[in-house]
Amino acid sequence: MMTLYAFGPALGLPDPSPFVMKVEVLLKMAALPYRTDTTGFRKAPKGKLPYIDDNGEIVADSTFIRWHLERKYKIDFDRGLPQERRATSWAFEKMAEDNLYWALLDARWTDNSNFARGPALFFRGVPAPMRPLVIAMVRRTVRKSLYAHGMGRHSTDEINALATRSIDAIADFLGNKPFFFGPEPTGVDATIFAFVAGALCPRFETPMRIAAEAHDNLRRYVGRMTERFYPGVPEIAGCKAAA
Ligand SMILES: N[C@@H](CCC(=O)N[C@@H](CS)C(=O)NCC(=O)O)C(=O)O
Repeated sequence: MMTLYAFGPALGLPDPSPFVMKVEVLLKMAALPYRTDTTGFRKAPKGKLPYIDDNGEIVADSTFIRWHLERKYKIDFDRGLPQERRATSWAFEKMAEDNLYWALLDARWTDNSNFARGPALFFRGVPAPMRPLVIAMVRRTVRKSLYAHGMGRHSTDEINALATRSIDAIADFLGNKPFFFGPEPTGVDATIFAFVAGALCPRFETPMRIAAEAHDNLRRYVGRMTERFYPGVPEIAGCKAAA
């Protein structure tokens, strides 16, 4: 059986990583059996989660995992979509993964009160005397990667403006449709759901969350995706009732 290396449920989300959530939803869409393993981070081939072990074949990165599933299991997550919509999917996915993600990371890791409510909890397993040191070291690494990406060079207001623009673009495109391209979910919904749920996560006080909450269609969408793909989970980002 396939193994998905994940962080595991946290912060009221199936996984704090939107990339892990994306892959989990893709696996559910494909109806492929899988198990999750939360002990794989140290062995991650690219130093990041998610990655999968598909009967000995290790595939890292959510996009390469998707392509692997499509190739090996002859799945087309964009079944029925014309080229133009496939192109739109790709553009929205990469906006979420390569821009919105960094604003999400900044909000969770650099703001002290959000950090205390969220990522700080990931360090509970570190012995107490060493914990502050380890936390400082990891937060420094996160700040460095934010700077290297470029997002970390902007002011907080600028980052929030970029994040809000992405959230608004998602909400405007979704409109009143049940899923991104109409009545049935396609591949892009795995990504968009994961990122919007992350933005709406009630654990954090962020302008990104305020921006997402201002769009009722996004809350309904997250509720609808939760009902479809996590029927056993009572709530994701408090949205199930909105569906
Ligand atoms: N491009 C990767 C991004 C994965 C990613 O950024 N994972 C983060 C968690 S959200 C991670 O594992 N970060 C750990 C680190 O950078 O040390 C994908 O699509 O899977």
